[in-house]
Amino acid sequence: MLRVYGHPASQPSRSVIWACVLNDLPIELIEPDPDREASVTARGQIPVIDDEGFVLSEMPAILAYLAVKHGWTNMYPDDIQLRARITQYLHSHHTLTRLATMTLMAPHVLVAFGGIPGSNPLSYVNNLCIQNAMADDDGLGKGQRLVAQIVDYLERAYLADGDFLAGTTSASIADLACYEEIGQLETANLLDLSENKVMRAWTRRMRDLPHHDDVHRYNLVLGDIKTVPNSMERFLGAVTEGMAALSALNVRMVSDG
Ligand SMILES: N[C@@H](CCC(=O)N[C@@H](CS)C(=O)NCC(=O)O)C(=O)O
Repeated sequence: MLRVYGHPASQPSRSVIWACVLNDLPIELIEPDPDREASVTARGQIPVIDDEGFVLSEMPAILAYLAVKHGWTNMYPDDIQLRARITQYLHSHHTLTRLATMTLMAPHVLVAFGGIPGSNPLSYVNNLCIQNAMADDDGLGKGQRLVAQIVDYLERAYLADGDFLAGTTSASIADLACYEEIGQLETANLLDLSENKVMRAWTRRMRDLPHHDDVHRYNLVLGDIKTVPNSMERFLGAVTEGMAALSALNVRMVSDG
């Protein structure tokens, strides 16, 4: 069975998990132990997959690999221009939409940890963004203004002509990746999309996809972390419920090692 090293609190992990659930691909979900030298994620990031010994990291690479291997043409069409548009979005994702997490979501989640727990070379830029936001008295305002620009850009560059980002008629792997960054902010009360009707309609379309609430149980239980600052107890409670919701799907929880 496909092994996915990931976590319900991790945006790129959720997009991989959701893609597998949507396509009825059973998985084992492993919460990695980053200090365990033998772990495939030692000193690295999640998500990572282990497909019968083939180990792959980076969410866009994982989603494209799984889509091609399992013929998920609804999410990753054979049409080369649609596929190129999906790839275009996924290349921009890391330095565009991903900043929604680094400037708004993570700083508000990590108050419960008192800072950033650990680092590695892959997380250097991310951690700079998070640290800046946490140290800034106007961190919330600056994060919200940046995300407003990101949303505006996504609306103009990707959602002007269709219901989904890359011109597909149903959600593609680009939509899954993007939603994990934007959708979480609405649930956390960190983003108000009332002025962004196009983006708001898209997040509603994404929420209507099957198994949304189970895959996002962590976010739904965590709730508003703007008005009521996060705490470790609350974070752990949301993780426990998030994992329980995933266990009720075709996701088997396995320990690392
Ligand atoms: N570019 C990576 C980003 C992965 C990422 O940021 N993972 C985070 C969790 S959401 C992580 O592993 N953080 C721990 C660390 O960097 O040490 C991808 O798209 O998969």
